[in-house]
Amino acid sequence: MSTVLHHIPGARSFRILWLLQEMQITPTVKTYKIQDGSLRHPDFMAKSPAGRIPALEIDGEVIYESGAITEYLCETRPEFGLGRAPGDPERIAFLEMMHYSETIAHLIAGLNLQWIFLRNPADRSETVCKLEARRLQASLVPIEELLGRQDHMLASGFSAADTMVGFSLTASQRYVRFDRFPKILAYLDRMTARPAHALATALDGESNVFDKDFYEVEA
Ligand SMILES: N[C@@H](CCC(=O)N[C@@H](CS)C(=O)NCC(=O)O)C(=O)O
Repeated sequence: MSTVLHHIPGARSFRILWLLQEMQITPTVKTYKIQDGSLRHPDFMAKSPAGRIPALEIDGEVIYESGAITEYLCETRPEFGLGRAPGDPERIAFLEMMHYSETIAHLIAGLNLQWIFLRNPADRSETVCKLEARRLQASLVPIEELLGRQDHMLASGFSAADTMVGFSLTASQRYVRFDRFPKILAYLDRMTARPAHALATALDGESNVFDKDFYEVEA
């Protein structure tokens, strides 16, 4: 049974690419582009009803939502020890971090809309860009504090909470200057040093969305 990841380079589907590599599963990667309408094709909408990336075909199922895919993979492949089941002392911390990754990611999505996806750049609101970048920066403060106490999202070590949050932190670097977050920078160095992260990066592909490394309203 083949495993197929529906993917956009540099998008949330990287979470799944990375987690699959941690589990030594190499999927067939089907790449999409937001701007060309391919996410709205009925064949893709049948797999992901809001036309969102990622969707994963695995074990004869099709699953959408990166958090749901992550939990499914952890539950069905417990031998890798990357999830925390009900009753585990780290269960609550695991769930909090899994979902906090989307608190960060939805702020990034708002900034992506402003900077990348508006058809007419003149419609971009400098006020909203500044406000959302400040809110994104504020959402990183608890992660910086957490990494002052421990090396990973969970005190016990690497888990799928890292593949979820790690992606959000990497993507935040497009809109927030990280010089004020040295612990997050050191954490990202540790994450990118993982062999599975390097393998996932090799499969990820060039971004077909971003034309700059950093986006900021001037003055
Ligand atoms: N909560 C969903 C969010 C999925 C999502 O919004 N993905 C973005 C890419 S990172 C997407 O497909 N955007 C396409 C669009 O907005 O049309 C998840 O974690 O899977």
